[in-house]
Amino acid sequence: MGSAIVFQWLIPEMEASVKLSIVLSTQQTHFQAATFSGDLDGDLKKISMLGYNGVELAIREPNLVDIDSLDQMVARHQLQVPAIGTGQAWGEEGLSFTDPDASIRSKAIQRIKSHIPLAEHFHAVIIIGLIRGIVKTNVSQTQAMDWLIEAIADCSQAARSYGVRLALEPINRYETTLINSAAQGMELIQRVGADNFGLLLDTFHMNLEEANIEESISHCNKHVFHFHVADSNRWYPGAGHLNFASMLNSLSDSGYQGYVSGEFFPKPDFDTAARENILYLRGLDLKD
Ligand code: LER
Ligand code: MN
Repeated sequence: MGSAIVFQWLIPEMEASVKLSIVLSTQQTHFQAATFSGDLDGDLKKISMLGYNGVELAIREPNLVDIDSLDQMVARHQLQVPAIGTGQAWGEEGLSFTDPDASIRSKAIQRIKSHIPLAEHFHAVIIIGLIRGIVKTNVSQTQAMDWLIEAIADCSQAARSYGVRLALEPINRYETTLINSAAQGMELIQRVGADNFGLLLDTFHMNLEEANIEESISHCNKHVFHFHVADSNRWYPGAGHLNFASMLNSLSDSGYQGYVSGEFFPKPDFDTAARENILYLRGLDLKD
């Protein structure tokens, strides 16, 4: 309580042009960089008091979410919901766009489509993370890419009339064998050819895959629909060796006006990580 009062007083003094959010899960999850404490309302209150503008919600099954209650909860804490994470459908249920079993691919597509009402309501981007899957045994890379493109084109078309955008996240090679780099993401965008389909860039993955992070951000330019921050060790920014001022300046040079969303380990604990992230990012010398 004491620390929340101190930070409410400190943070308005700092640079506040970049909109900041942080990832919270609406249910228990194996994914360690999305916090679920069992007290969503309490966590929303905390991040709002720290000065965050939004919350990115990781939701496994949108049909279990009561949109009105969620809306009231985030509105009570004056937060926006810039993006919805969907990776738990892969992590907890094994759904993927590239599974050799057609019924699993179809369930994955239906699951992403079922996020559209929630995304429309909150003007949130739907994240295509690990639900894209991996190239499974006895499946060629070409076949997996064809399934991936088909699924994304289908979901993008369904989302388009609701004004909803989808963002695929290039994810490092240790987590998936499909779309690791920004360049591969850009190639996928060309092949899908839907204007409501773009990329989510994540500094943790970029540090592992990109030769030059700033150049890759510039290359993706207006196709960046959402942005995740974590330091090199996946702790909060400032706890590792990445240059956030330089990366965020490249992002704003590209005309990005979306959220910078913290997706990092809740270490040493969630409250400390959430506080250190916003203090560090708000203290950076960024271009306007
Ligand atoms: C999700 O945003 C992410 O970055 C992945 O590492 C999930 O495993
Ligand atoms: Mn991420």
